[in-house]
Amino acid sequence: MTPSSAVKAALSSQVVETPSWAYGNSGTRFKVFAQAGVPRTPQEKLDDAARVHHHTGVAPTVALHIPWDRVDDYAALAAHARERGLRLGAINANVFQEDDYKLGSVTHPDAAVRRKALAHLMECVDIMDATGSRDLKLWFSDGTNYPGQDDIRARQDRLAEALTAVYERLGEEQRMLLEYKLFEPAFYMTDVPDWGTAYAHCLKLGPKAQVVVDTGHHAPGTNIEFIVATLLREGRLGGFDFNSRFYADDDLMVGAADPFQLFRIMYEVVRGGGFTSDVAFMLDQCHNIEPKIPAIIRSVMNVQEATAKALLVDADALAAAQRAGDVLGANEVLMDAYHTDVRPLLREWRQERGLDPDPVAAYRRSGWAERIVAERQGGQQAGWGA
Ligand code: LRH
Ligand code: MN
Ligand code: MN
Repeated sequence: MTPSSAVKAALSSQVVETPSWAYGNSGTRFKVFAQAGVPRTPQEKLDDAARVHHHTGVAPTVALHIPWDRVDDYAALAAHARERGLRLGAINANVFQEDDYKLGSVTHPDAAVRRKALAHLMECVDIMDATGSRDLKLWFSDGTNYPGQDDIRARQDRLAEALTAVYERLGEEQRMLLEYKLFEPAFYMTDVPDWGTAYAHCLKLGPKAQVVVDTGHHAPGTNIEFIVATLLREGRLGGFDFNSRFYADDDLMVGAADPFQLFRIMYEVVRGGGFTSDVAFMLDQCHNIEPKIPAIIRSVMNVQEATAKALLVDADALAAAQRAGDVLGANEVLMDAYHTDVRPLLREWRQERGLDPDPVAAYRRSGWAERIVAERQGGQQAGWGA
């Protein structure tokens, strides 16, 4: 098995990005359950994110969602982050919450609505310029509910037109990450439903266009690690929106529903060299019924545990078994790593970096939860729900 010193060294290079919206109140379309002490402003979301980074040591970046995190001065928001040891991460565009977008945004049949959506995407790149963010994350709710409602091919043309305009606006160091989702809110046909569609658009656009894999956006039983392996082979895996699902886009804590799947995904990331490249490890979750900050800390730790296990896989032994056609032996090498209890190794890794070995317990002792309940009244909703 890979020596633990090598695993620890690799873990030190990992960054897990937390989403601003995970800190705010959220719920389902049935009910938003407000929690005491949640942030009232984007700045307060960053204050909470700083606690997550303080206890885990691997979460120094925070994704924003525009307009949920709209402020007058984005450079000042970036400074607020910097003062807390953070950086602003991906800018998530939002062209799905206005009446104008009922029939779509960039694929809408009306050119005026398409222009409005494109203007928002361009504004998001302006924001990236101000915050120093590298990635623009694009998810389109666009699609149709009924066969014949709109022309599938024309909608692809409109999508390509908008993506091209955004691509041309990107700076040298900036990227666009195109996110796909099987269905919802459109139920008959979604304009970017799968990795193949996203990949086809990215391929035409150029290397700064990359696919993002949200682990909750697939049909049940989909082999997500195959998609990861394929996109990495093609140099088009821009990153992840990590979360867990049981049924659809559940947005539960990553590694909670299926830690084995997360391990398999992280193994393909390690195998494909993605761990050392520009693959962004982002969370995209909502904590509707559990306390948010400890849940985010736990999620970051779940990613780290799966990563540690993936790094432990004995690559030489696995390759030898595969070459020999040793089906059971090869499987055993992989399962050996998966069954390893990496918690002692991670506790050591934290202690070596001056962190508490138990981040959740350290957070609970810190008094932050009591402080925000006392100080913050009328917390901000994450951006959707009731
Ligand atoms: C869409 C999605 C996308 C959005 C986020 C809030 O379901 O995964 O990434 O930006 O949720
Ligand atoms: Mn997502
Ligand atoms: Mn989603």
